[in-house]
Amino acid sequence: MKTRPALFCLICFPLSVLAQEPTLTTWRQNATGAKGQSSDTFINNVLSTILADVQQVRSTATSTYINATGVPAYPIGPWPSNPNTPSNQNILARFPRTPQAQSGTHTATGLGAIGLWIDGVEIFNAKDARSYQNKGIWNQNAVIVEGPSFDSAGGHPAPGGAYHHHQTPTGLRVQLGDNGTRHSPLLGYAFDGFPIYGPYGYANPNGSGGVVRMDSSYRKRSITTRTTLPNGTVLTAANYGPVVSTQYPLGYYLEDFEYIQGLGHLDQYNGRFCITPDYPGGTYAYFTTIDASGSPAYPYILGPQYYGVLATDNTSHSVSVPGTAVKYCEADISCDGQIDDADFALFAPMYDILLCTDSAMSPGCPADLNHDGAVDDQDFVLFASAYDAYLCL
Ligand SMILES: [Ca+2]
Ligand SMILES: [Ca+2]
Repeated sequence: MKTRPALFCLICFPLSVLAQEPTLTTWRQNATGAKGQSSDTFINNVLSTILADVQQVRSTATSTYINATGVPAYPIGPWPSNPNTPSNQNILARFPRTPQAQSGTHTATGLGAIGLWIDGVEIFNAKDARSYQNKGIWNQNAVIVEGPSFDSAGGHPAPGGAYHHHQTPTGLRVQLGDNGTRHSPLLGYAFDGFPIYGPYGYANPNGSGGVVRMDSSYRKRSITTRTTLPNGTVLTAANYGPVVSTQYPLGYYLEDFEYIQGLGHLDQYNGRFCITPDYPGGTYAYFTTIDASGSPAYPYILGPQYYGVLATDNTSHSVSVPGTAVKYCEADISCDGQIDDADFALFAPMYDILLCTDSAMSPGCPADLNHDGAVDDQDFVLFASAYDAYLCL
């Protein structure tokens, strides 16, 4: 039984504060029943049976829980020389709402997902799970070794059907218009709860200086033989890698790169503390780095370790949602669990502004319920339907 209050007192709640929490509002929830798609007929036949993007967002005071299929709404595939086909991954992930910096030893990113893009697609690190002579010393760079199998969206499916990216997610960035004309949008979250942006940020961490490409502070080492590690460790001959050659060019292994503090904008985790459009008070944020030609630049997404404290239930696949978790529905712009006149009061001015790229638009463009970059009649139809449902259950 639902009861709608006659008319909410619109000034009773600090709506502008509640309305801007990106850990809830940024996810691309599937409000339209959109399925996956591909230009390849075989792949499309598979994807067109799978709901795209994020299926559900729930939260407690400390965590946000995401259910997703792992399949995006933008077209993906084909993958040259990769025989795998994406499948519904039934992802359940948890992100701390108040992420913590790691004060002790930073946790290495491992194989498998290390975070999710805002459409629920999995983020992988730079490794491809193989190393020279299987010794785990010279680890293959997935972007170089597997790069030929990436689709134009920058991803490919793993043997278990998990479509994922080891580098900047081109398809998502095209979908969001992330082309350097403004600060990159928030593209995802790492499993330590810190946000991940596209390649473009403010020149200065305090938000000044205009928008520039964020440079990685890693570079290729100046080596022709692989007899030492980036930290200076001198290897025994049995642990040498292959000499640098056409077959094994510099960059083929992750150990071909070195971190030079202060070389670029970012630290060894590939992020920095800074102001972003979504976090006007500042946050630690990762950036998906590219070079001046637009090619992915090592370490691509996160560095070799997480900056913050890892929510380990993600990597141990043991996330469980407490019964107290509350569903977040996108039309509930005020984040209070119900869709009512207070939300319409937030929706209406965004409808008047129209474009999500407008500087006057609220951060995250939360009224763009179908995620097409504009707050228009299509969103109003979705909002009206949610308004009729009233409660976010
Ligand atoms: Ca509400
Ligand atoms: Ca829209």
